[in-house]
Amino acid sequence: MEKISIPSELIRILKSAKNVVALTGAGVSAESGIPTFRDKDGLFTKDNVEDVATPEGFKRNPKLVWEWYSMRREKVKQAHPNPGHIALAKFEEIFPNFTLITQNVDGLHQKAGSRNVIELHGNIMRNKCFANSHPVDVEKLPPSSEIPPRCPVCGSLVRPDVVWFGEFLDPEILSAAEVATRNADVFFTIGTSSEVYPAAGFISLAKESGATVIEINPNETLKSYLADFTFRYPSGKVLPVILDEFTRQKD
Ligand code: BV8
Repeated sequence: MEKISIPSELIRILKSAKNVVALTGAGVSAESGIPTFRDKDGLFTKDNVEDVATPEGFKRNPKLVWEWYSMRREKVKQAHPNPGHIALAKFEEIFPNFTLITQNVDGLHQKAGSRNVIELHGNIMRNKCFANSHPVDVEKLPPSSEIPPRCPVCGSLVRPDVVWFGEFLDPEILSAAEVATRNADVFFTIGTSSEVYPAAGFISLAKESGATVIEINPNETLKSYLADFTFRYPSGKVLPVILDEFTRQKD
């Protein structure tokens, strides 16, 4: 891989930044062996979104959806944070105020040590019931051959605690992400195709709010035109270099 150089102008901007925000997507976990959704061998190229990531799909075939998420959970359990996750966890130490907004449901940012994480789309390791969103710890359920299992409180089917298409995001989570984005001096958008809303809208909001926008993605995205700095490399390669350059250069 060619040597990645960080413009000194970007380091200067980062040195004077107070509020830094990073929005991440599936690409940041690709180097941990977790498939993305829309890349050539992505999850949505094999299964239709409507069938596996909507409430209608779950109602039509709950077993299919439960098993699709079980397959993904297995990959998450075997995955480890990569150097990109680890660098982002260190961003919390080098910037006065750092907020990580993730579309990912794999929990790898937290595993890498990030504490201030806003999970826009929920978390694949958590479950709840379909009818009343009662939290359900499936490990504690009595053995049952029924797939998916049923809620011990109300008897409705258990589903992953993630936000599906057509479902509203938690309003408090949404507003926390919006406030952080409006206040950002610097906004990183990392490993996302910028296709899904409201997440992709934060990139435009950051720009409108006067932030310096940095895109880290080997490919162009729908929001690349907003970027002030662009790194067409894997995030696991770029983020450690940015961290090293930042800490190497004296204030
Ligand atoms: C909602 C479930 C109100 C969890 C997911 C406005 C305009 C248009 C449409 C809408 C809109 N507002 C709402 C909508 C509808 C819809 C939407 O956005 N549709 C799009 C697709 C057109 N949004 C919703 O329904 C949202 N709800 O707004 O409620 C409402 C209700 C009804 C009607 C209207 C409004 C809910 C959105 C959440 C959906 N749930 N997943 C799960 O199972 O994971 S979203 C799904 O896509 C994933 O969660 C994922 O997080 C998300 C985004 O995908 P990416 O992370 O970007 O991944 P992708 O594969 O696309 O791209 C990977 C990128 O990584 C690529 O660019 C690649 O180049 C790059 N990459 C690869 N390797 C690397 C890398 N980058 C760096 N390093 C590498 N090594």
